[in-house]
Amino acid sequence: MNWWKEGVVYQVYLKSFYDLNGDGIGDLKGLISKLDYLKRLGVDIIWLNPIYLSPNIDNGYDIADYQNISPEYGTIDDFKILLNELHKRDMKLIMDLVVNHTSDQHKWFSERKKEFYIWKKGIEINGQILPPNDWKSAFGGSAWEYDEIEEEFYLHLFAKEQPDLNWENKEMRDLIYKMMNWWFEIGIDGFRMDVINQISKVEGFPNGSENYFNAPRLHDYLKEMNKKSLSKYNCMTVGECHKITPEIALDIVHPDRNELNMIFHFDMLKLDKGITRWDSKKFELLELKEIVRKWYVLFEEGGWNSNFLTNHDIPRAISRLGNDKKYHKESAKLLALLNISLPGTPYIYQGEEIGMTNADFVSIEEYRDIDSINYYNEEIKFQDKNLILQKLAKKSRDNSRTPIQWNNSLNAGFSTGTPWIKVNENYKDVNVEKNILDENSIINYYREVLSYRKSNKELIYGNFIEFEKDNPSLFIFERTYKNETTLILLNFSEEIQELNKNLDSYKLILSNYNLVNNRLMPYEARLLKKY
Ligand code: TEU
Ligand code: CA
Repeated sequence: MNWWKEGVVYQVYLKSFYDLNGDGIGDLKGLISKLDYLKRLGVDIIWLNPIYLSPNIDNGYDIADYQNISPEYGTIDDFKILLNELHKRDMKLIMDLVVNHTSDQHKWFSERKKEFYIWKKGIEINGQILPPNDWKSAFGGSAWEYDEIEEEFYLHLFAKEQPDLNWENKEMRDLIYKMMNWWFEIGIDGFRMDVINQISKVEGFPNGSENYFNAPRLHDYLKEMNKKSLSKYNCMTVGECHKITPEIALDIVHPDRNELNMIFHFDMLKLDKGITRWDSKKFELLELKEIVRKWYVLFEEGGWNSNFLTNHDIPRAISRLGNDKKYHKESAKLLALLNISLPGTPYIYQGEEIGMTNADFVSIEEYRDIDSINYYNEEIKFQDKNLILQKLAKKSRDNSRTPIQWNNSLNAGFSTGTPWIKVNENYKDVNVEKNILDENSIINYYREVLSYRKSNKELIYGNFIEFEKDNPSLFIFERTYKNETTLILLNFSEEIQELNKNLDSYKLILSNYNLVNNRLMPYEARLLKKY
């Protein structure tokens, strides 16, 4: 049995999860105190965003020491207690592996182990020194930073404080595998791998962003990593892959190739993306259905899907794809059923289980994310301030990073101190305690769907058959495995929709409405079992 196929992942952005010591920052002890809550929800695997020592330029994705826990989160002993407590509950833990880059505070960089990074001479034109090529940092500006002492540039595909590692260097690679094995020996169960399809760069560093995604040596590195580390453990791996192609994705996850178990593709970012990633467009269900179909068909050749609707980089799913006001409960439940019943392993992002919404920040001072702040500082030179703030309110990564709303007390019960980022003002309405007390709550719907998935294996191993493929409002599909069939009915529109399917041979298991007939109400989400 592959535990990572049957399990459901819950992503913990520790900084915003639960602050036990009152310094305003979520911590390991806080997480430990909430494990029974997570167990009761019905999730099996925790993915922890980076908790390593870090100057926090990019909230922990800039790692200064891979083998140390950041003091604001706790100690390595706290971490071992967390692991032990999880394993006692028959749960697993995967860590974030960030090895495309380190922090500039990492000793490899500060002690100038130049061969571990990517240093290049600039191009001299009329006495001016220009960067080696046109590559751009994901957070704005050139991906090259000039160093006065070295008289060279180093590459950083993210912030300038996040220099890219040189994967051509074998000594560096071996140290990474050794570090991974060190974590496995402590007892972790796997890794989510940050921007893993960017670790290889096209030889000669030619212009064009296509040259730092999916570059040729990626598969060599993953195979080597598998051989020297992953294959020695019963572990789970999922690689974060922006701009991935189906061919390369299949090569990464095909079981015969011994690379990774799963990838995250980001096709669903297109659903509400306008001209640039800061602009929006209306979400069309037909596009979502096409994406689901494409990846289902692809991985039938070998491989396994991963399903998620948001994460710490993406605004809240309900605010993007549902209606976080008029149909708050209904659309949160619909998205829950979608995410958990599609083929693949579901990933739930913290707070989704209570329908947490976008942050609704109104001033730049409320933002913490480097990507958002850089965008603001750059655009303010050309655009109207309110327009920029409107874009940030829809697209900023901070939308999904506000503290978990535990109850209706001060700071939503997240912290007795001052939270590092503002709590969403809707916490009196949207919080865990209220959800638990209300039988018809979003969290109870999650619990029911998750427990159904555990005991009805067709939701895990079943095929995927669609009905009314061209219907722009309804997503209807069946999953069958060993003569057991589950039918899913989802109305993505805000209008009542007629149902053309005869339901005589099905038994209703779960719905997000009380009245159930041959029409689907706005955002109605029904789960039925075939007799
Ligand atoms: O994200 C990779 C990435 O490309 C996105 O962050 C993207 O650039 C961003 O969402 C802008 O829209 C991973 C991590 O998930 C992210 O938190 C880190 O900032 C980034 O890598 C660098 O490590
Ligand atoms: Ca704390």
